Amino acid sequence: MPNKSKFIPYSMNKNFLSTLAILPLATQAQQQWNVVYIMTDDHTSQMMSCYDKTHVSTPNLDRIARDGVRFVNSYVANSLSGPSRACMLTGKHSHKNGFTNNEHGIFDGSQQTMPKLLQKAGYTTAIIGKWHLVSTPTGFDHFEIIPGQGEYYNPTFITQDGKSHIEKGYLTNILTDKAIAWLDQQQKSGKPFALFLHEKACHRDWLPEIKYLREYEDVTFKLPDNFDDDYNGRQAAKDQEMNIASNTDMTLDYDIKMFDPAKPTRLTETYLNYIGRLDSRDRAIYDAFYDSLAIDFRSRNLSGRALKEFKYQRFMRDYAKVLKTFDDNIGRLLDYLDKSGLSENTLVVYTSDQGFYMGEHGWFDKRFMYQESFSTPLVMRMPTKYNKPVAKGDITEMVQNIDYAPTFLELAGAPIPNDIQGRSLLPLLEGQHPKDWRQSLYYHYYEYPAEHSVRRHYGVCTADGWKLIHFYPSPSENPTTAIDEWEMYDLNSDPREMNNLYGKPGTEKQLKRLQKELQKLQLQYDDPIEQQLKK
Ligand code: SGN
Ligand code: CA
Repeated sequence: MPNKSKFIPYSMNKNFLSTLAILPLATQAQQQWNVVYIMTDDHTSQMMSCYDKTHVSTPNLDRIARDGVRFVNSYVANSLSGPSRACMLTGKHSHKNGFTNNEHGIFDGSQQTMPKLLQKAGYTTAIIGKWHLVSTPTGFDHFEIIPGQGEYYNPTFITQDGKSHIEKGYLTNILTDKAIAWLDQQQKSGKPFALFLHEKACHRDWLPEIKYLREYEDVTFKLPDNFDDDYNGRQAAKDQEMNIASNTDMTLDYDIKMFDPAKPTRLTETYLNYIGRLDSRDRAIYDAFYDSLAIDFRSRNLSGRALKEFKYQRFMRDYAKVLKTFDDNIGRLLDYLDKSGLSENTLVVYTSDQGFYMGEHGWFDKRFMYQESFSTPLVMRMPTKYNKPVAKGDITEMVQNIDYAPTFLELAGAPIPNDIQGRSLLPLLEGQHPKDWRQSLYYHYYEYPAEHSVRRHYGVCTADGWKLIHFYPSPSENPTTAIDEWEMYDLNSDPREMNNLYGKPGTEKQLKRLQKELQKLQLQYDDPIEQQLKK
């Protein structure tokens, strides 16, 4: 086993003091456990059966929770891919790591990051898969990334020499092959390691593996109870452009594969480019499958509510297929870790870059601080030979993606720099419940104006289930269309966030408390937004 030779339990070590003098700093205190961090794109807990059995079964993902822990209050700091990745890598909120949105940024790779700190502590690090931070990855001994959002079919990879090449196959399967090959090398090297395996699944436009095209076709997915939300009292929710019902938001070809050569959409070209990557044999199978559905669809001439429901079922089916291949691959990876013995000294983490709407509020996509996209799945399995008791079952403390960096650093026995804003989850993983654990979380989303038109907003959510959100005007915005609105929710009585309590009589005390908490967090995290808005 790697790492084991470095582990000298104090009780067994007669020459304890003299050993201390010769051991490298990071190993004096503890063994350096490996980390396998797996992150999907846009996978949400409504589609993970250990969180929610309504729609699908994900037996392999559930295995991690069964053998380890499930975080039931897990959230992101900014519900969007690039920003979420930057928060994870730095342990800092977006305004501190500088990557606030996908569209106008380039991640400053010269800043302190957790992978760099792990390297300093003697770890070998690698990232395989989606990067999405524009600049070249730093802090990794090895990287093989996909450009931008990447492609599902016969995908392009960018390697460390700056060159790109195409590989044959379905991206999710290829990523697991690459991960296993890299892990194999690390095991032989005997050095501690951290692998960041970043999937494209289950990102739009949900192109399934060819062998799973027919999967879920006999399933009618349950409609969320707020599928027909009228957004009453919530201006930002009214203004968004992520409606399943809208054929410009969710297109008939790119999104739900009902391609009609006579009726191109704004995304037809992108769609044809993606499926154009298939080999001719697979393309024929793909076309035969979706063309017959599309012919039937056109013959039915659906409109209005019936069309909305049809689109929802198509979206759910394709998303579930993409997820199925991913869940299979998690099984393959876990089997490898078990068989190779790496499970003994490796922490396995599974999460997503944010949650997603599966028809709730009538939506797809994310961005909002509402529960479905603010929360993210998070399950972890500690090394089976961990040298202290470990937690099992549910962890209920509020955690956020800025906490991963300090967690991995503590697990590596590396110092956690003071400017890291997250808090190590290791005590929770060891079954402790620190009395001073945070009672609220801060959130800030910046990408507006942009695709899906979700207004900029920040907010606070408390452990006792209250939320306050401020949707504010963006700097460049025309004042006549800008909004400056507050929303307040009691998640205990209104878990779907349908009833905006802001300004309602009888809620003054709660509002005061939440405003105070929000101010406290903005001060603590040093977010300058309030001063900027006053200017
Ligand atoms: C793409 C998608 C959007 C999605 C963003 C961000 N459009 O732009 O639907 O919200 O990515 O997603 S698409 O036409 O290119 O599919 S993120 O997860 O990467 O942040
Ligand atoms: Ca994402």
